[in-house]
Amino acid sequence: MGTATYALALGSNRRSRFGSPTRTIDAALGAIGGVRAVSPVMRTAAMGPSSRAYANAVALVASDEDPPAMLARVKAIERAFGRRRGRRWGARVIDIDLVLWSGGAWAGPGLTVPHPAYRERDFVLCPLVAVAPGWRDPVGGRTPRQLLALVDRRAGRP
Ligand code: PH2
Ligand code: MG
Ligand code: MG
Repeated sequence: MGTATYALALGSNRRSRFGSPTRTIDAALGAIGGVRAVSPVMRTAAMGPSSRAYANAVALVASDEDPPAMLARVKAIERAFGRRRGRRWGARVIDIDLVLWSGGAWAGPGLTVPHPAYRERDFVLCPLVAVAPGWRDPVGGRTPRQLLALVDRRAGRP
């Protein structure tokens, strides 16, 4: 299949043995490897039941793995960093999501790429615009910049 590029979204709102959420994201990127670009780490208000703010970032990562292999590896990294299954959307030391893949769309058991919710999430779209403003969604054809403008408009932000 050759080398592909993934846009991975990282989020943390709990300290890990690596330190603060920001340090935890940096350490996770080191563990993933193949990092070609990283957005600034952004502080974002929690969406959902957890009350603690998040650190969020998006990285572009080069990999020879297909999406299921990539997902298995990031899940293993989440576990190694101390992520525990718990309440849905509870506080977590690290969450690593496959947002976009240069191969296009993928749908399989337990995995859909593009990530089914990224188009509505400003905490993914803001950092995604910083690293891949022109990456066209393989399903809807919109760029991160366009998607963020739609989210902002719907939320009544200028
Ligand atoms: N992730 C969630 C739920 N809510 N809120 C913010 N701000 N950032 C996240 O990464 C996030 C969230 C589930 O993955
Ligand atoms: Mg996840
Ligand atoms: Mg997530």
